[in-house]
Amino acid sequence: MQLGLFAEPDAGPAGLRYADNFIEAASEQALIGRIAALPLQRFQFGVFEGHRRVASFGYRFDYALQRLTEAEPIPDWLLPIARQVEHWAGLREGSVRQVLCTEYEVGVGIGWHRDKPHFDKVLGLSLGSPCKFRFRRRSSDKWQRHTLEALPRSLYMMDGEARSQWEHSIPPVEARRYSVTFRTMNRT
Ligand SMILES: O=C(O)CCC(=O)C(=O)O
Repeated sequence: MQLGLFAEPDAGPAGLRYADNFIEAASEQALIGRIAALPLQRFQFGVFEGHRRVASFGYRFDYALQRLTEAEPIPDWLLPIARQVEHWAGLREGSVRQVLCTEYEVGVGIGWHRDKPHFDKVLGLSLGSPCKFRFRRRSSDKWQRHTLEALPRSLYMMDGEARSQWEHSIPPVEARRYSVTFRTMNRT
């Protein structure tokens, strides 16, 4: 095929970056052990409760108060990986100020959403099992769609249009999945 004549068939949202094998299998197992040992709580949004279980560090978004509140500091065992994520993304050390650990049991996913505007860049490490990380954006009367197959030990970053214009969701997972989401702040 002659390069340059045709647009990529499905290049995906601008601002989406992805890397396979961001961490080694031994680190993945160690992280899963740490996350599974956390006092994970069902995700709370106002009066509703999600099926995924989470622990927030640095900040958490309080849906009842509709604002960010302070959470436990990012624990020492997460700091090396946060630094590795910042380095990969070309971010200044310490830019990651919020970390969310999530457990998805079999059959649990996450609905369509964009992350809160309080956060800027969003990076996610997948652990334990693959998922279909879906994107959609309204384009006149149709949805533009893209699916990223996020493998265990991979990292994605949502920046630019992927972050501000596209929504994302994960359909119910087929095997238990964990993720660690790293977020920088829009306003300090
Ligand atoms: O589990 C993931 O990788 C995505 C999590 C997510 O979209 C969120 O917590 O807002």
